[in-house]
Amino acid sequence: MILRDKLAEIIPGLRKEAAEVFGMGPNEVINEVTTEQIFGGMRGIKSLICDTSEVGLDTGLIIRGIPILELTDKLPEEIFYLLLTGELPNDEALEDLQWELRRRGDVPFYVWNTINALPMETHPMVMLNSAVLVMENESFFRKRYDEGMPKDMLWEPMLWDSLNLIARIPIIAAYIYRRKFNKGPRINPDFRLDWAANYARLLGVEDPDGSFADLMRLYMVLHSDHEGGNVSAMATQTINSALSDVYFSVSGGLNGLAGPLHGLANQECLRFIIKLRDDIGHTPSDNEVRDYCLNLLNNKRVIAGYGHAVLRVTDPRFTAFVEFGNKHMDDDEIFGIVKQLFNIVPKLLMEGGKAKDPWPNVDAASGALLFHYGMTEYDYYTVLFSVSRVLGLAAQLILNRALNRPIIRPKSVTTGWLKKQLAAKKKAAEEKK
Ligand code: CMX
Repeated sequence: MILRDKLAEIIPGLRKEAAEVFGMGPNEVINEVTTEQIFGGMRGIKSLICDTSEVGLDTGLIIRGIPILELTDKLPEEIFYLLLTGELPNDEALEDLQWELRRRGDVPFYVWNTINALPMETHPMVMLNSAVLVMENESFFRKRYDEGMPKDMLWEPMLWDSLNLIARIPIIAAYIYRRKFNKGPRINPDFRLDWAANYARLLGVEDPDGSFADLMRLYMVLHSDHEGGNVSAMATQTINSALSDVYFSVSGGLNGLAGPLHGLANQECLRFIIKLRDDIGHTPSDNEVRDYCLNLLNNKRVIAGYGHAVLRVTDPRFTAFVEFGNKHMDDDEIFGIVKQLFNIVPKLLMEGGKAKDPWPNVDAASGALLFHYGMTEYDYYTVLFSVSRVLGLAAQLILNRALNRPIIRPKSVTTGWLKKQLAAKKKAAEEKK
């Protein structure tokens, strides 16, 4: 069933289920919040609902009940349908979604003007986020909201805005690559190709055997979603909860993705590997890699690509990228260093005893694969991540509107208030003794 109709069919059931779950215990305590969590970025507090995907600390990403490693042969369009509806599309639904994305791929002229007006030194993420934001002018959601569309129907213009954004973002992102890195004029889309293969074509990367297009499909699938509590997803949901449209929300969320502890880590990771190779001066031995990393840790530096705020195992997305690398570039020097680091860094981090997760995250491998295909401009890597993550962000937004989720408004407290609370608790405990 085509996406719009499928959503219209399942949304009443989702609303009923949400009301039933709420009714089962509106005042039940699900979580207690510790002082450590308040000081620690609200880490681990269960206070959001996100049904598109979940991230188990010992499983990694699971999309709608399916582990990500079982989805690596799917197209990103199929994943978008899955994120939204909980099912993979049949052939008719996939074709319809691809047709929707083709017919919506016309980028407004002022987007090109906006990008062209920015200085060449501008970071590609600023170019991308500016382009997303200026398209707000096109929002159906905002127009329908201003006209007074009832709240329970607003998911539909949210869907149309999302499809427009998903259709256009690879075309815009590819232009940013070509402009920023002097790759020549804009390439026209080939609408016979699937979404990710078209993106690969628009980037203009040499791809005689089609494996770069395969990498783009895989890349877009692996980065598409990572539940609701990470910086970009939560920022996007928070902005949208004020009924800001997709353009405002996604642009804001992607600004979070541009931070070095989140999406920008993939550029940092490759930069680190190249620097390691250059500092050592040749293809390094295992001992040289170990000494280099130890020296970084002793100087209180982080090893990019290792550790995670949630995961406590090797990120399965890293595993998927390594499998791709083994198949397509086993003798590549930089990919070889990725594998050396995997054999060495977790042990060092465990011995150091600080990092809660000593294992590689997705960023530890992705840059090396892009580098192999000549995409050496690592400033651009977070743009690729963003193009993919828009699938998950948009799916979360559409579902939030379908379920009429309220404005997000947690309570902050002052340090003085917290101090008083803790002192009172301490006194009460002492009096009890
Ligand atoms: N190298 C060295 N030290 C590390 C480390 C690493 N890769 N990962 C964590 N640590 C250290 C932390 O810096 C922290 O030290 P301090 O107590 O001195 O501040 C300590 O271990 C505890 O940190 P943690 O609780 O294990 O990790 P956080 O949840 O605070 O942070 C993350 C998680 C990802 C930011 C962190 O592991 C890190 O900086 N890794 C390197 C950057 C990176 O790869 N980021 C990609 C994240 C993936 C994504 O979100 O997209």
